[in-house]
Amino acid sequence: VPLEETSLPLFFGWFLLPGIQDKVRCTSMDFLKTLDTLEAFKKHLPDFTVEAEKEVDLEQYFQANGVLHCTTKFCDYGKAEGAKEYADKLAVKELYGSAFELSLSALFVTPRTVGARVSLSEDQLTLWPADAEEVVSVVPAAATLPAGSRAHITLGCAEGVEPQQTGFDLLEILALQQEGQEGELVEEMELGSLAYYGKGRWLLSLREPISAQACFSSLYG
Ligand code: ACK
Repeated sequence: VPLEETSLPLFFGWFLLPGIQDKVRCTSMDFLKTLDTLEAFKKHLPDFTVEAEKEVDLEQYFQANGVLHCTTKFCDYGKAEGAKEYADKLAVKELYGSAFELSLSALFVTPRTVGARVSLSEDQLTLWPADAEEVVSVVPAAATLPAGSRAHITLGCAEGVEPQQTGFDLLEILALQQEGQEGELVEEMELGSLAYYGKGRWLLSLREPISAQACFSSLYG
């Protein structure tokens, strides 16, 4: 393979620094540990898994993979649409290698993924690709959501689920909110308020957003 075809990374994104990765992983574990003991979760278990009779150990159910990050642009080594244009953006070149503070505003769980919602600042949105929310074939209402809606950190995926599913799951929940469905408020937890959006979708809005130091960089994988 000629070098010019491999000079673009697998993806660009913000990579969490080691200390904060541990903190986010611990917070996520605590949340999962609490969630699967809640009566409300047990009540909706058939929405979560087809094996309705069984209990679910959420910590086992999701597999974590790799360094925690928030993808900005998936480039697929240049094969993805708009990859070259993104890499050539002035903001991308100028901010490459810089430190950022990401704000993690919510945690969410679906039968497929567990993730954290990242609420991007104006500055951070300069690194956000314009087409990230244009995934109408997967989430029809996504294109009507504000730029940055898809920003997330994948914390774990169920067996056989691709990590890009986490962003789709988040968009689905945000689309429901936009339609005016606030979710069924289930519980005030220590971390924040937990709401249920049907079909096994849970959203914990954090009382105190987690501030996460991250480096804007890329992964060649
Ligand atoms: O969890 P993620 O955001 O979902 O981080 C990984 C990363 O790129 C490496 O696989 C994300 N990813 C994979 N495919 C795509 C895609 N087609 N569009 C956007 N993000 C993607 C995946």
